[in-house]
Amino acid sequence: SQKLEVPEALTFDDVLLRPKESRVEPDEADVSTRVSTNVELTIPVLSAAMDTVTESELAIAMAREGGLGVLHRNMSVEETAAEVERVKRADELVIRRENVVTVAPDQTVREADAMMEYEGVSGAPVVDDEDRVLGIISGTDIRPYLEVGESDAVSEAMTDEVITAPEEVDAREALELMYDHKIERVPVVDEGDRLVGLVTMQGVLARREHTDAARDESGSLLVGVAVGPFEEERAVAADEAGADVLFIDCAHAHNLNVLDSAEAIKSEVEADVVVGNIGTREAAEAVVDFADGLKVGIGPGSICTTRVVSGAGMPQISAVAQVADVAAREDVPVIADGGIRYSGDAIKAVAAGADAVMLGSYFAGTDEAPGRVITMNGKRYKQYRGMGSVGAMSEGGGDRYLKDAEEDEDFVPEGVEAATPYKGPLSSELHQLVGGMRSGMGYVGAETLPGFKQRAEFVRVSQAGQTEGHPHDVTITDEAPNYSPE
Ligand code: RVP
Repeated sequence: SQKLEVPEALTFDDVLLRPKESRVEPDEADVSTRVSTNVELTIPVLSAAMDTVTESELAIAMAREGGLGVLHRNMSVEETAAEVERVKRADELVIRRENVVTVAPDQTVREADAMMEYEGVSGAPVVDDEDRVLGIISGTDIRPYLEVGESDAVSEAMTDEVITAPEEVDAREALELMYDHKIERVPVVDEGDRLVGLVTMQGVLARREHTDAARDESGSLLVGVAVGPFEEERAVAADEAGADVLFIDCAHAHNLNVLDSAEAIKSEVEADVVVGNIGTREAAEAVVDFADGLKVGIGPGSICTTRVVSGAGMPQISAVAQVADVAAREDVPVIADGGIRYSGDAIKAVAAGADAVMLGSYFAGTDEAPGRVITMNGKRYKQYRGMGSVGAMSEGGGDRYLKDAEEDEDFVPEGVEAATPYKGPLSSELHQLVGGMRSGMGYVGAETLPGFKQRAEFVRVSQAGQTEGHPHDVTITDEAPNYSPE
């Protein structure tokens, strides 16, 4: 029967990169890339839009390392906007007036403390009705040394010799002011002494530390946001809050209703719009004309049961290669999403045609991911769950896989809830991941990612070859930072 003349599809373990002549030292390889038409990154890595992976904390850490965090959407539209703003604000040199928390001189110290705690700041300029800076109030830490009580007015508790900076201040001048006067924050004022912004020590130091950070033109960190295929409101709110890339977040974007809606969203926002997930040439054809990026992955995720539950899917190397063929024609970037366990998988995805990779399980165990560390049998873990799992869907993310279930039992989940080993800071995980990708570039002899895509060739690996590639016939005694047995 013709039904049985089926094409083969391959995934990570089916292939290896063919080693080639090279003069490329991995350290010198350039891993910068493009994730969407207008957005460039210094490392080709994105964190998954999942509620156990990417909120503003991880997104900030990702962007500081040069990658992109994609905020999940298991939250209200207002929270999405607030999360975007947290990332955009994180490394600003001059925090703009509308984002500066200020207090009035006649408020009580108690009110000021409550507000500063709520806003997560440890001090605030005190301004009058005309926005002129009268003083600075610092956090509760130094309060015991001043003889003021909680019900006193802010004007009693503030330092009124304020050091201010002019609007043209640069990082070095701000730092000098702060060192000279032993202060943590400098209000920036216009000629009429009115507050136009604030420079903080924390902000200046954060910027200095991260020279390869992924930033927009104004120097703010880049951030991505997942929006449901029919969530126009979230898309517009995220866009207005300053999101750089919107990700239409759908398990099967080759659904024509989804595509109609995605195209409508694209016409309404300034941000780039990446559409996914897809896994075939035909789906790529349907999306490539209007999307700023294509995201690939039907069922490869570590917590994903789509292929088992629905019987549908596409092994990831073939999926990426098919989509990339179409995308290359139109010069639209491709993101390989899901199934990446090792750095070798990540660079194989690039060889298949991806411009960047997205990972969930790899980052879920880091400090910056949401959730706390749990201990089981003496080992440390963090929670990691599919957005199509019962737990995630019953908390609101349900429409990715199935709409409107009334009761938990009514969900037909396509994901599981799990625990993943605790890993420490994101920066070390990224260092291993990108370091391994660089090694791959060295073996293939390519200095840049576009060059690597051209030059890389696969060999097909047998089951025996795959076994040979992992440590074998030994008992591992010490954990390597980039390898743990499956
Ligand atoms: P992984 O890195 O293998 O953990 O995969 C992460 C990806 O899995 C996500 O970016 C998303 O595309 C997909 N995902 C998320 N939830 C689910 C599910 O519940 N099936 N799948």
